[in-house]
Amino acid sequence: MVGLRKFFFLEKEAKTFARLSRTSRRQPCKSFLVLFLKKEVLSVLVLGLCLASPALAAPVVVTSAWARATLPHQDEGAAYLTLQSKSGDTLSDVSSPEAGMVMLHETAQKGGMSNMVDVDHLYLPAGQSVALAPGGTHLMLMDLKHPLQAGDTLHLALHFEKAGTQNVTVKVLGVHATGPVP
Ligand SMILES: [Cu+2]
Repeated sequence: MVGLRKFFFLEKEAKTFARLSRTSRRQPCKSFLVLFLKKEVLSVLVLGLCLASPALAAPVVVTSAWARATLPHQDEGAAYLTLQSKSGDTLSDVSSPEAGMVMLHETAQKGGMSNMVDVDHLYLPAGQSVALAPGGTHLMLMDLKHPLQAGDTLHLALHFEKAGTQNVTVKVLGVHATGPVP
């Protein structure tokens, strides 16, 4: 009788052991599945972020970039360029290693006088060329580190809301230049 009870006990113990080992075997699979799903979710998130990233937006096409040479001791200058964005963008900021600050200005006529007005940002409608030119919208170079001489190059970093930062090399033309010769 004792022997039979011992047998049943052993059988019960064996079943518990088998159940336990089944659960512990299943556990890593479950963890792997969770890890796999997490990876999938992560990949989707990363892909989403990449698609939303400004670096993937169409670059803005910059043409006819030039700056006017400055007179000795003149620490302000002007640069002009033409911008075109295929999908539409906004020029929100400009900087240059050659200038303390670059501002976006618009020339406005008031009472027969020509005035310069600060512009916060420049909207570029999709597919349309926006030209910055003398007498209109221009990039005002403030606190120039040295006078600009014809033949020099000026470096501009254009910050667009969608396309991100684009570096442009601008040719310095003569003091009386009105634009690059096509
Ligand atoms: Cu100005």
